[in-house]
Amino acid sequence: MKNILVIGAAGQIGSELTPELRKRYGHTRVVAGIHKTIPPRELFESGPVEIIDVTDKEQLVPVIRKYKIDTIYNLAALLSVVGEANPLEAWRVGMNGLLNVLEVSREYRCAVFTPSSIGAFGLSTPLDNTPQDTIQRPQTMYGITKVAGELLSDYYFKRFGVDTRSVRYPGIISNVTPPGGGTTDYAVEIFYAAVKEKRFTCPLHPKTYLDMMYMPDALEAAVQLMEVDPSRLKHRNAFNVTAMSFCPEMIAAEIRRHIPDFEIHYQIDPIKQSIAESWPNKMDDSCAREEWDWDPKYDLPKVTEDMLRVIKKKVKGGE
Ligand code: AKB
Repeated sequence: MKNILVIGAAGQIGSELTPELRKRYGHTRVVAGIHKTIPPRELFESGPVEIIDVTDKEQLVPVIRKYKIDTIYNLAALLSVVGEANPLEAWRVGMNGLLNVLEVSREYRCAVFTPSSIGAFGLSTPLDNTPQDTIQRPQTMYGITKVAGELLSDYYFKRFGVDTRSVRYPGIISNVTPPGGGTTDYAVEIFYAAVKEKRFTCPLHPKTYLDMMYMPDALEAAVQLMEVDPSRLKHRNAFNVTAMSFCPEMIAAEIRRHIPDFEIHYQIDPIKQSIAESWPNKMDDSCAREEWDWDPKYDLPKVTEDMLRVIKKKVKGGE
């Protein structure tokens, strides 16, 4: 039986991954590691919670010992746009944090999942059907930490036998906790704006394609990869995974099928636009499909239907 620590449990992914892991592995066996962000109340009510600053190794060790942790989901990171506003902090949290997690995992024999991102690619990468193994020269500090994190995680596996595994997440669309400061956030914000105001001002060009994924598929990817028989894995850090690729005018057209008078306007944010243009339009995720049966369930029409349904309910309920 696994004993799991989720670091960054109050963030966009953590606030949904933690309850999912508790459902699968038992509520008392999954510790929510939180830092500055206040988590949803359910996280406190459904299992153990510990305050952990991942950049301080001394805060990690007692938690690992107390709960006999054997698996860590390390989600602490600054996303691409906030990372550009504060590159040193992005490095400190992304790299010092990861090094601490890998070091304690070496000592206490923990398996480690640390998400990478489409941000690990750059303009010199082939941006259509981006291969699993290709050029990785990102232009953001976020991307630099992700590439370095992939290499460091592979190093700890090969050198010390730490069971490290990871995926390169695309933009994650979700409706529990908002993403904090990424380039792909528009694909979440557009749904809230559509329901509340029937109009959205988009920071990206109408034809900027990016890979995306709905949260249920993102959770499945993490758990499925951590569960797979390691003898099947030719790669580890990190697998390309995608569920759909679209541009702002496509998502707007899909929303209009449900809200016919929805309007989209464009006010391009030069920082977000230049980051988005350096990321893949569409990744090739065939290695994930072959090595651990990756098979996402949600495409753009399904995500749109579900997001609008959930957000309408939230707005009606006064959230
Ligand atoms: C971001 O936009 O920074 C993130 C990501 C794709 O890693 N959502």
